[in-house]
Amino acid sequence: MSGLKEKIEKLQERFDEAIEGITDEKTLQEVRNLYLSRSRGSVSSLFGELKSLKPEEKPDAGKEINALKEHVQDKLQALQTQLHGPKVVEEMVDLTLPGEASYIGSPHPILIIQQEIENIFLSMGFSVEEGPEIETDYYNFEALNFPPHHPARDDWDTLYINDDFLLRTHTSPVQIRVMEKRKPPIRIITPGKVFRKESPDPTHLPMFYQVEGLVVDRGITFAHLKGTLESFLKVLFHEKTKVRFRPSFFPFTEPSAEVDIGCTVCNREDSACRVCGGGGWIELLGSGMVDPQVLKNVNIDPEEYSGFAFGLGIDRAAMFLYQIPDLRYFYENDLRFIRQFLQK
Ligand code: FA5
Repeated sequence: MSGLKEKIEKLQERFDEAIEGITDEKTLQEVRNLYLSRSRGSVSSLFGELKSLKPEEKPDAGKEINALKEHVQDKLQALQTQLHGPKVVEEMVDLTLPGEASYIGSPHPILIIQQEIENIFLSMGFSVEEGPEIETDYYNFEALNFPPHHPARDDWDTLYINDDFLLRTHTSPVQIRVMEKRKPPIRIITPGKVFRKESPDPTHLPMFYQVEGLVVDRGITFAHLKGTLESFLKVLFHEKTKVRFRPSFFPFTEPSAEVDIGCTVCNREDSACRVCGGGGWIELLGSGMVDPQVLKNVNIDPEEYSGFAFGLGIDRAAMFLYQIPDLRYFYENDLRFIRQFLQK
């Protein structure tokens, strides 16, 4: 045991000398390996010598080796802290700094406007209905008075999944689905995605959102259509928004009108405006009185009931409300753009 004790003392002296004047990480690591490496370190190998001691000597000898090991570890740790002092300070967490706010996301501008539109119509007593994005030719075209090969189909051309199914080109098929299930009075809106064979430009997209409206009851006239849409547009935009009804054609309404508002991007003042083309008006929706044949298609008697319908582009409404000059910005997924729309 006395031999081992001497060895321990000598080793400690040698170690204390070895660490004097260490100024770099590399030498520090070398000394650490020399003394503490599990397989070959001088301190670690002392534990191996315990085997040769008598059993009663082992506990004291073990304590002394452990004391040496602790001494070596403490000194090396102190030296390490001394060498890396400034870095440790740099890495310290400053608890007095304000926290970094994380971005929790925001609704897409088109969704914000869709919800505003829904709220306006809900306040007028309409309910919100939905229909499938994959439709049959019957609901998308035939029930709405577009027989096969009717030239008006060209304006609503779409992507066909097979001979029976297609991506709906408008939200109008939901009119038919609702009228098949329900008898008048009917007062609904149906928001949703629609698809067209279309080349994108500032005011046209191949995929966009529409909201359809349908009112069917006894004694419904064009005056109801006009009053409802004017009131709605003045709430959505502004009391002073200019609204224009322009005669048009849709196979499923008669008479029909397209509805324009005064251009909100140039305020009807820029003859080179990219959105209104300098004309000062922008088209927002199509509308009309439900064609009697469409009512017959769903077994509603046109002698007893009449109705009006409209279909509005939600992307276009968002574009005009936020004065965005190009619809394509909405789909570029640039967060710098999207994050601006937390509030209307
Ligand atoms: C229709 O889709 C008819 N279903 C609307 C309708 C419903 C008429 C009920 C009568 C009764 P239109 O293709 O014009 O009509 O589209 C309606 C609105 O959708 C347009 O006024 C416009 O605001 C928007 N829109 C149409 N095409 C595009 C497009 N490619 N990109 C973005 N918005 C569009």
